[in-house]
This record gives sequence, structure tokens and C-alpha cells, in this order.
Amino acid sequence: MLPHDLRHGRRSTRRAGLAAAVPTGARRHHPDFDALNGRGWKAAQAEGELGDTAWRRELEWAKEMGLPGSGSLDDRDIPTFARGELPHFAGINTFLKAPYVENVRDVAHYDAAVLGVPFDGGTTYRPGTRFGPQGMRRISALYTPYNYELGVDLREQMTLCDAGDVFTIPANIEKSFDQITRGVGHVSGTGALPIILGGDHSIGFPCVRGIAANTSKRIGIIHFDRHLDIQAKDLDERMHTTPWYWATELDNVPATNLVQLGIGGWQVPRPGVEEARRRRTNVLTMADIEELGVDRTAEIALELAWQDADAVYVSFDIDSVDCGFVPGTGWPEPGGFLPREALALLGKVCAPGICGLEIVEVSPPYDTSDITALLGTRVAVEALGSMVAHGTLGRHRAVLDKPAGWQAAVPE
Ligand SMILES: [Mn+2]
Repeated sequence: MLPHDLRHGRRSTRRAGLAAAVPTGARRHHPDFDALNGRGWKAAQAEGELGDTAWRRELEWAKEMGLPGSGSLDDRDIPTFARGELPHFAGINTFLKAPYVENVRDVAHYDAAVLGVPFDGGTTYRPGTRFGPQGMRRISALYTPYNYELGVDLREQMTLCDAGDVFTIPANIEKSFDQITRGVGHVSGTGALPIILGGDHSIGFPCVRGIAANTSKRIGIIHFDRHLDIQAKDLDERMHTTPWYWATELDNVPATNLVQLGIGGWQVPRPGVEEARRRRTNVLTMADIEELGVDRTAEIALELAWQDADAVYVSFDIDSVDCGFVPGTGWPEPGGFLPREALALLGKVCAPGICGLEIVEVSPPYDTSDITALLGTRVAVEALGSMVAHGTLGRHRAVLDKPAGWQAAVPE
């Protein structure tokens, strides 16, 4: 029980010093956030600087497209048919309810384009990542385009579209690779930043091939994973254990600019280890990262990936996160990143700008309560948010010196 004078909001003036200086009734439950340099308070201030022009435009558009709402509604911005962001449980889900571009040539008009690569033919254990793009699109409906900590609103500060999915060929890895290279290469070639929703990790090679074909410049790769994924073949094919072997065979994607974060555990095939050693890729285990901390790890990763390189691609395997958080994945492994570590590190490595992002190995059939797909969604928005916050979205356009190169990368 509180002393009588505190219960009544009073403080005894017989106590000397500080207590006497506090105005009567003050409880000191609310610290001085300005003095504390509190991020929570600063973020609230930052929100006040964001405009709402795009949001207003969306409301007008929604009313126009969906007919004005019933006269009994007080909110005159609500249409009869749901269009745009609201309500979060309604509508046809593109990624983050971004506009669907039916004609894929129109991706050229956007800063970034989400595209799905529903392919799991490279899977060596649990399948199901062909449903990854749909799973991430579905749960992305939960999100607003605004992030509190970053003080960023993607709707106001950039343009995003959903280009739909690449037409993959379920029983044929090589034909699917060619389709993926053309699809990713097309998006990249228009200057829109490709945000790729996988799919198993075998797609890493054709995705990078599509981007690399659009430039003569060198591309580095920052790769979040528990697995090295750099052996030549697995089960006699170019499976999801092999993307970096083939990507780093490309002329402008040197293995020495491949940074592999979070590697470890009991699922790393030894043929891949031999290859990583031979090619001198840069491997940091979870223990390394724990010891270095997120800030130092990001510095090292950026230094190595960008060394004599002109652009950096990010590959995020969802199984880099501890399997307790991502049950819906092909090769779950304990001991990986905590979600908040992975997201913080991702934000930092994306800050200077990237030339593409893939989120792979999300397998909705094995998921629980959409939590794996939700984290996959978060990876996409976190990367975009970081680039918007740092003013680096679109930086990759400077290296696209042969924007139709993708057409030559695979046979017609
Ligand atoms: Mn993996």
C-alpha cells in the first residue's frame, strides 16, 4: 500500500533536495523523452513530417472505383466495394495491396515491383514453396505501408506495384530457370527494383542471372542462410543447395563478393563447404555474428560485398531464422537468427541501396498461423523501408548499362 501522501498525489515537503523540487502532484512516471534521446518519441515526431497525399488519392480512387458508400455511414470515404488498403481482411490480395500491373511492361513506371516465383522443383526435403508468393501476398494484407520506428510511409514516399508471378514449369528446373531469368531480367531492365517472392532457393541463380545480364558492372551478394548453397549439383540436378555455385560462375558476379550470414548447424552439406573454401566466399556463422553484434556484422558484410563491386543483391532464406519462428520452411534448423536480429541486420545491409531482393524457402503448407509468411513479408517491407529512409531506393539504376541484356541471357 502507498503512503497516505502519495495516494493523494502529494509528496511530503519535509524531505529535502530533489523531492522538494518536484511540483506537487508529479509522479515522475513519464520520463523526459527529449533528454533521454528516446527513439520512440522521435519516431512519433517523425510521423508528423510525413504527408498523406497518396493516401488521400487512394481514398478518392477507391470511392470512384467502388461507388460511394451507403448514406448511413458517417465516414464518407468508405466505398460500397472494398478497394485499396481497407479493410485489411477484404479484397483481392496483391502484395501490400499494391496496384497489380496486368501488362508487365508497366513495371517501368514504378520504383519497385514485387514478382512471385512459385517454384519448388529444386527442393530436397519438404516441398511447398510454390505457394510462397500466395502465402506472403495473403498475410501482407495485414500490414499498412507505414513503419513507426523508421518514420517511413511507403505509400507516400515511393511507388510499388505487383507484377504477379513468373510462369514456371513445375517438373523442369532448367526451363523454369530460363523463365525466371527472363522475368527478373525484364523487371530489372526497366529500372524497377525487383522484389522476388520465392520459391525455393534454387531460384537464386536465375534471379541473379537476370539482373547481372543488364549490366557490365560487378555485383556482390549478401546471403542470409543457415546453409552455404554453393555445391555444383545435388541429387544430380541444380537444386536449392546450388544457386551460388552457378551465380558466381557468371562473369560479373565474383564469389569473393559473396557474403554468407548465419551459416551453421547440422544441415550444411560438405561438398558446399569445399566449394566455399575453394572460391573464397565470406562466411560468418551465428556465433560470429553474436560475438560481433549486428552493427559490426553489417559493416563487415557491406565492406566485403561492395569491395570493387557496383551493386549488391540480397538473398534472404527464411530458414536463416531459428526454426521456432519459421516452421513453414523446407529445411528448418534450430539456432539461427532471432527475427529482430535478422531484420535489424537486413535493414543495415540494405541501407546503401540494393539491386534486387529475393525471399525464399517460405512454405505455407508447413506454416502455422501464417507466421513464416509474415516474416517473409516483413523482410520485403523492411528492405524497402530502409532504402526509403536512407534515400537510396533507385541507386541501382546507375549500373544498368545494358538494360535489355536479359534478352540475351537465355535462349528465346
Ligand atoms: Mn537455407
